Amino acid sequence: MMPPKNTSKNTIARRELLVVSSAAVVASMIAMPGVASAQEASLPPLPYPFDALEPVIDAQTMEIHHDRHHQGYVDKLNAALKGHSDLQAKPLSKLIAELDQVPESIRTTVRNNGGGHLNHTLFWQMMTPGGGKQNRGEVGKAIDQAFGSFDEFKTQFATAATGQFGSGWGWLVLDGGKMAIVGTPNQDNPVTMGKVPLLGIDVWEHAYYLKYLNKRADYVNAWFDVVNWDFVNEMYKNAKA
Ligand code: MN3
Repeated sequence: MMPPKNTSKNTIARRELLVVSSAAVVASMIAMPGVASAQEASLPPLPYPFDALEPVIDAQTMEIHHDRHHQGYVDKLNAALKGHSDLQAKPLSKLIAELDQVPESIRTTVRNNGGGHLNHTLFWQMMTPGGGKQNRGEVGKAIDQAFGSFDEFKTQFATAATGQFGSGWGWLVLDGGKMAIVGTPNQDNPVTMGKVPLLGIDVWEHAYYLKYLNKRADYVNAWFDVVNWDFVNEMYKNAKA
């Protein structure tokens, strides 16, 4: 699927990006695990074999998703940032948190492809074989407190992810230190809105269609079996630091 063209709808959404993210959010994102600077962005290796998340996510979907889709975001980001050494020097998370500082001529490209690179770099780490059985630790306690129970969190998260219209993501975020669930369209990352992502699910059709066809809700429900709670705890610790 191609990134969206610069429609008038995008112009409205872009205005929201001009809200300057708080310095605290940006600072916490710099230390985001596994996210390097945007300079000569490269495809991070998948931390497990393509078939490791079977039967939740099939090997062919993982291979196409990682080797083609994510590679595409990396290549287009590099092309857009060519000659912009100031932007290349920024950590990727900071670049996306400060989209308002990206020249308008490349902002939509950076938003879509830099966002795609950031989102997928996190997404591969947010999953691991059998992850759903891990102890949810500190972040689990905070989730229970914020939502009343883990089941209630799961229900709200799944509702947001399933209900995201068209391509996008469902997220658990820290918003001003409070846990919240948000959806983002296309490859937008919550950090652009001043929120720190803790856990995110890709609900673009390329993430699930081969196995689940149009049944996005089945994919979202099954996906909880591979959530890497150790990594979510790392994200949470970074965000709180
Ligand atoms: Mn994807």
